[in-house]
Amino acid sequence: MRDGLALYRGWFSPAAQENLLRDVSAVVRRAPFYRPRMPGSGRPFSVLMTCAGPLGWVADVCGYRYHRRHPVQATPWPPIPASILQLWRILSDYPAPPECCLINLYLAHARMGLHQDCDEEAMEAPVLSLSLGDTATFRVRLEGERKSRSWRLCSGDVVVMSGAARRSFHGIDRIFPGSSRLFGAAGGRINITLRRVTLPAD
Ligand code: MD6
Ligand code: FE
Repeated sequence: MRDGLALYRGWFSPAAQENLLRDVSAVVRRAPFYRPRMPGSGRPFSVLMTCAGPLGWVADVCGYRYHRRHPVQATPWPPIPASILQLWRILSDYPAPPECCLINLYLAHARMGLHQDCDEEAMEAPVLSLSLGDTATFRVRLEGERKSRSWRLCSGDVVVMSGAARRSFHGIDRIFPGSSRLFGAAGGRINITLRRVTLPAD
């Protein structure tokens, strides 16, 4: 849309969303969702998380960091599914693959406070995110601006933050339980973010 912030509505068709959900379910069977905690206070997040890829993003009382193993079961993260790597190849315009595929699960009352994604060395690489399941209100404010904007993110939508927008503040105000049938009657929303963490060798 501007300054490197882009929204691709309906990037994934309903059939492609079903395929992605199957791939994500396979990751979750090997690396189950866990509940992260805020550094310092130890307050539990309202979202559940897991990861794929060589480096998972984890949060606990000690802080935020990238880590090679699942924090509960201590096993390496499963590989990033090919269907998700393909999205990075098409949209990232970056010469190296993503290292972290963070998978967030939002059930009815989950939300995510405004934050910047800034725990990566490779801040020149974009962050890609894709949404599955229930619709959510996504709030975003460019660094240095006073006003935030909000968008509805629906199942199959993709957001790219690159360039100046890579450091935008963003979060999820709320989800609309039952707005999608992708997960059946249970409802819920999954958001997947792809990031390059380390600087590529050359
Ligand atoms: C979410 N998304 O949509 C949370 N981060 O549930 C993010 O935190 C995010 O959508 C970086 C880039 C795009 C995003
Ligand atoms: Fe983020």
